[in-house]
Amino acid sequence: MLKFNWKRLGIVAGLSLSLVAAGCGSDDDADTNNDASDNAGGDDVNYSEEMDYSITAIEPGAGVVQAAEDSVEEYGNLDGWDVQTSSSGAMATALGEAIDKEEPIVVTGWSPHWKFAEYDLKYLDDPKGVFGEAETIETMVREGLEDDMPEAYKLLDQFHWSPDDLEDVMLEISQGADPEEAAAEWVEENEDMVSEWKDGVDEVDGDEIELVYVEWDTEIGSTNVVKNVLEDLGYNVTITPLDNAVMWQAIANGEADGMVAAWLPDTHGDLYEEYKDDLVELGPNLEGAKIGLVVPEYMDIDSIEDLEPAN
Ligand code: PBE
Repeated sequence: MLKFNWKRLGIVAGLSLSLVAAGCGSDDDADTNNDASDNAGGDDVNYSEEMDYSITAIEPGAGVVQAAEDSVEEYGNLDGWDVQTSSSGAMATALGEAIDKEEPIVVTGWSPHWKFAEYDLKYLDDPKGVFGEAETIETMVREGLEDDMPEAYKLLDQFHWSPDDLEDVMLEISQGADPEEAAAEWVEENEDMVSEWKDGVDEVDGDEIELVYVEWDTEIGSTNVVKNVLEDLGYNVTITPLDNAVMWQAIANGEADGMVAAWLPDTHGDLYEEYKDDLVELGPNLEGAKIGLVVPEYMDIDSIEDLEPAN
């Protein structure tokens, strides 16, 4: 299904305007061009000052926010920086607005994520390794699920896909599709993979199951896809958005049945240590995830160490 994409239109329109300007040769004095890269090196205004020494973050409780706070502690050059929490949606909006104006911005980013398909972005190098290496996203269920709901257990155990698959679903949602519809469409278009997940899983008759997740773009996509497949098997599925720590707790104390949103080993490492003895691990559902500080490609810096202290 093709949804109209206002954001992309905005960028294309912005781009063609500047091409027109360049083509007319109206830009005689080279310096009227307010390209953010003019500020590289920080002679007059530096990026860091323009950004108000602020990292645009997401929900408090996200592992990537904690890692950003750790990076401020660990990198001397981030002295005096702020990690501004908000929501994943607000972060994406701020990123889009900065890119429209070609202004500098540093966000707490992660992959897979539609923003890499939508914009030219890069991770800043992290020589101190604060954001960890490649991660897996894992599936966790409550104790007893295998006995109570063997079919759902088996489906959740066999659920496995790639970053590209998840990014397809996320991109549709970011372009305005309803998450349930985007999930249904992906499931319809990927019958072969979905039938592997359902291999040997019998249908049920309206049994109730509850999955928990956090409203991060990745988890909205994956949780809706799993919901769709469970419904197709005859389950009555509730998906409940929670804060990160509460999501882990709900599985550990058996209030919810499962989640497909555990980022390991680092991003949710603390929560995993806290709850691992009280839940059942079904292993990775996706390999090749990553978190870090992300900036637009047009910014002329490559490393966290290129940012400048506030004081
Ligand atoms: N995220 C997306 C989460 C995990 C999934 C990277 C925003 C986090 O930082 O906890």
